[in-house]
This record gives sequence, structure tokens and C-alpha cells, in this order.
Amino acid sequence: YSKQQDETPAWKKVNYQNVYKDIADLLEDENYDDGSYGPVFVRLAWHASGTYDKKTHTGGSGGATIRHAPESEHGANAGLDVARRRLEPLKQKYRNISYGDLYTLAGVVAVQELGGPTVQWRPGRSDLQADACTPDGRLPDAAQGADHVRDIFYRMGFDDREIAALVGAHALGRCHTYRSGFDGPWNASPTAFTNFFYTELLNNTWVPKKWDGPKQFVDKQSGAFMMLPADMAFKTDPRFRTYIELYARDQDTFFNDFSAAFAKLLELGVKFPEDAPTYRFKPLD
Ligand code: CCH
Repeated sequence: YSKQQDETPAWKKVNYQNVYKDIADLLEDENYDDGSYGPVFVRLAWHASGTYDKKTHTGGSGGATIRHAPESEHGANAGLDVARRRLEPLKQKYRNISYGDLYTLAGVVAVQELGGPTVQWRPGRSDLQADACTPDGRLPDAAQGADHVRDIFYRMGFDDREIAALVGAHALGRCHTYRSGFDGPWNASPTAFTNFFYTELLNNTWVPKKWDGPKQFVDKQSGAFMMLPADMAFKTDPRFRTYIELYARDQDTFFNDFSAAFAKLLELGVKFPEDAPTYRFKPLD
């Protein structure tokens, strides 16, 4: 007898709307952090993608090399094993999804379900092995300033406006001393996607935190919220500051710009199949 060969590529066998729903179901957990895995999913999607180098066309989310050592062990990726473990049951359930598609889609679901803009997304990444891991040092160092931030993001192919929009994701989540060494949330609602990164940055007086840890800033009034040295650079650098002021007064423009820049980030360096459709998922009710 002749064995029928199934030639449908794996990525076509996945119902991504169902994956979206299943990721959304994994967000909430009252025992984790501020009650949501959303922020750490966004950080996973970003670190999986932000290794891209436009000159050598290496890195990016395409191969999902962030799951392999040594990349998984890079200092910047500390704590992201938590997000990968949370998503692993979905890789088992949807065997045909690639890790690259799963991690990036998790970032999209988190942004949308935490109240952010819709973000276009395409499937079709195919996973690579550990030999494709990127070298350490491709992600930004929070202890540094505007020049460093520009070096890192220009290497990926972003301009100042896109960089200023992307860092608005620091409305979400918090820093953990046992991951990065830094400590605390950026604002009072770390599980809501807002333009608060910009409003807090501009409207507060930020003073150095008095502690033994790495240099960071706290708001003078309550001491409850934080900024990284790299965050402060967006306030002091005049070209970045123009966009910080824009996004602080105009949440719609922030949402539009963030959506476009985040979609671009998740696709850096990826060679999509020609017939991969673009999705814009509806947020769930
Ligand atoms: Fe970030 N980020 N990020 N970040 N980040 C951290 C946490 C989050 C920098 C440093 C840090 C982006 C850009 C930058 C998120 C999304 C984005 C932490 C704390 C550091 C340090 C990690 C910890 O301790 O858990 C620096 C430096 C830059 C740029 O210069 C961009 C771009 C994005 C997404 C678009 C999110 C979300 C978090 C919170 C994670 C959590 O677990 O709550």
C-alpha cells in the first residue's frame, strides 16, 4: 500500500484563535506577583525578539533560541524561565505550534488582555537549536543611559520614536531583586496596560533610592514606585523627551505607535512562509 504523505506544514495545523484563548486563561493567578503573568509574558516576547542584529541578520524570535542555554542563562533573561514554564502545557497541547510563535503570541495576548492596543501577529516561525543562540549583551543594560539604549535599538532597526513607544511597556509589571537586582513596580496598576510610564516619569520627582542595591530611582512622594537609570534617560534626553511628552498627553497616539513597534519587534529577522496570514485578534470579553 502507499503511505499518504501529509505535506501540510506544521504551522498551518494550529488554530491560533484557540491558542489565544488558552494563553489568556493562563494570565491570572492571584498567587503570582501582582496577580498576572501578563507582564512577564510581554518581557519574554520582547527578550525573545530583541536579540536581532540587522547587520548580520541573526537573532530575533524566529528560532526561539531564548529557551536554550546559554541564551536562557544570560543575565538579562533571569526569571523568564517562569514564563516559559507557564506556557509549556500549551506547547504540549498544540504540538504543531513553534516556540517562537507561542512566545510572541503570548506577548500579544498579554498586551491586549491587560487593556492595551490590538497588535497584528503572524505565525510561521520555525524553532532552531542551541547553536543558533545569540551572544550575551544584545539586550539593553538598565544601568546605562540614552547612548547605550540607542545603540541597542538602532542595531535592531528602530528609531527614537519607536524606542520611546516600546519602553512604555514599563507601565506593566515590576522589577525583582532576585531577577535583575532592581526592585519595585513603575506605578500603582502594574497589571493594566496604560500610558502611566510616561505620566509617572514626567509628573514625579525621582530621587536615588537609598539602599545597598544597584542604582535606581524612587518617586520622592511615596517611595513606592521606581525608575531604572535607563528609564530616566528618556526624561533627560531631549529627543526622547519629545515623545515622552507626546505619549503622556495622548494615550491614543501611544497605543497606535506601541502596537506598530511591538508588532515590528516580534517579526524582526523572521522569514515567514509566503502564505502566512496576518491576524488581529479580538480581545476577549
Ligand atoms: Fe523592560 N525591564 N527594559 N522592557 N520590561 C524589566 C522588566 C520589564 C529594560 C530593563 C528591564 C523594554 C525595555 C527595557 C518589560 C518590557 C519591556 C526589568 C526588571 C528590567 C531591568 C526585570 C525583573 O527584575 O523582573 C531596559 C533597560 C529596557 C530598554 O532600555 C521593552 C522594549 C519592553 C517591551 C516592549 C516588562 C513588561 C517588564 C516587567 C516584567 C515583570 O516580570 O513584571
